Amino acid sequence: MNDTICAIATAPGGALGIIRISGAQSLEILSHIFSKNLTQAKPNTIHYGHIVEYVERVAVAQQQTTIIDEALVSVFRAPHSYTGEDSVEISCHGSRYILNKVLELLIANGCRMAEPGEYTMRAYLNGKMDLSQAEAVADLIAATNKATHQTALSQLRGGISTELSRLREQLLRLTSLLELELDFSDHEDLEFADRSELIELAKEIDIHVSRLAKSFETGQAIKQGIPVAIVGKTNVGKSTLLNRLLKDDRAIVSDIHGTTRDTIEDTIDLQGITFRFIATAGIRQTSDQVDQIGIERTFAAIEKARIVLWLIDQMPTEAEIADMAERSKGRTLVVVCNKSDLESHQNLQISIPDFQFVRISAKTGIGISQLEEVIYQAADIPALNESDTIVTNARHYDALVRAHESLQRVLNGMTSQLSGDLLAEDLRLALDQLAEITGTQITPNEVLGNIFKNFCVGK
Ligand SMILES: Nc1nc2c(ncn2[C@@H]2O[C@H](COP(=O)(O)OP(=O)(O)OP(=O)(O)O)[C@@H](O)[C@H]2O)c(=O)[nH]1
Ligand SMILES: [Mg+2]
Repeated sequence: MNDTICAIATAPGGALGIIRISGAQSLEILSHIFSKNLTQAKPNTIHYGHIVEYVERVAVAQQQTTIIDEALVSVFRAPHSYTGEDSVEISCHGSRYILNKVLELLIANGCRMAEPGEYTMRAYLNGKMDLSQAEAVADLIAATNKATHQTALSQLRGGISTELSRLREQLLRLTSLLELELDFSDHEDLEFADRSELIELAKEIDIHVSRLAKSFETGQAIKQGIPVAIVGKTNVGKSTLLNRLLKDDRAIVSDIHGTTRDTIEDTIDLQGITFRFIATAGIRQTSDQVDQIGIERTFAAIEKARIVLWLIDQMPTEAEIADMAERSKGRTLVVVCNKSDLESHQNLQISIPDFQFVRISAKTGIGISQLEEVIYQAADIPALNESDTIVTNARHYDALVRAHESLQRVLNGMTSQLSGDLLAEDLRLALDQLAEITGTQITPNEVLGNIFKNFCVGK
């Protein structure tokens, strides 16, 4: 923590590159390699100058300087910086040679290379942000679409932290009410909060904790793409539809039944949300072993999907409808009638009342934008409602699940009239488990190391 650290903060290959320095010696070390002395520089100022290397020429007893690059240097003073320490950002040209040379000079003058995530870890340790916010920084950098960007940003701004501190307050109130009951239980004339009221309070907290834990499923979907399975009989046009949605010639299309034998998947963004489309092997009766494995994979894809597109090109039988309805239980099933460009298919009577229905032609593109809209609606992502907190982090999810279990034990204990001191332990556990998420409780170094090691160097 006392070292002054440095790292390249930008990706290689750009026109400009930024090197970050943080720690008490930042300005002193910088001044050794800069054409101006900035040890007394004011906070939040930018300075133009040259990065220079001083070479001692013993023979002529003079110092010679080599200019490495022109640079702009931004100065931040503790505690008003990202890390909370004195910090410097050097903007110079993005060449690998220059950037490495600057790093080399900084290290020669007393800096140490930063570990992955060390800037953010320092920000956390210096109280600039809590742990869940620090983790959101990594998510923000990794965000690939509007939804992941939005959830990361909301977490960075303290979305989950605010919600958790409210829950912790309620839990503390519950604990103190129970303790009150305990301390004065000899005084028969004193009235305590009704147990049923306490149970209500505990239930309310637990519902909230469970809702947060549950949002993880959505959080995962947002991060990894919402899985959409494209299923149906052979030759109905599943591969053609996949290619159409991806706007890419991804899967082989042919009029031979059973062309696709394995699952093929790829992602696209629709209105800022990533969807993962999985085209599957056609469902048919077959004695071919490989085909059978393919069809088993189709059923597995349905199980993992959130949305199932059932592609048909003729009216399915009652038995087929019942079978597909059963297999896709718990998912949104959309019946998609393909090949509507063909005259013979235009007047095809299809009526499957229980499910959404879209008529398309994967070949010509008819109805595709309507299908995309149906898919987007079916995803039903509450994250786009800004006020909702979505848990996207597995560590948070794990802590929430454990807090929920502790609260369940508290609730069970309350209903079976367990005394306050026996409930207190599980209450304390729940409090600690929630505190783990924001790191308000002392977090062991090992856990911290695990969190920050996944960051990039320079953040
Ligand atoms: N006219 C017309 N033909 C289509 C349409 N969609 C697909 N086809 C044709 O139907 C045949 C089968 O298409 P595929 O996309 O390979 O069908 P599939 O469902 O992936 O078939 P399997 O992989 O064998 O299960 C090909 O000859 C496609 O050109 C469409 O919208 N209209
Ligand atoms: Mg296919």
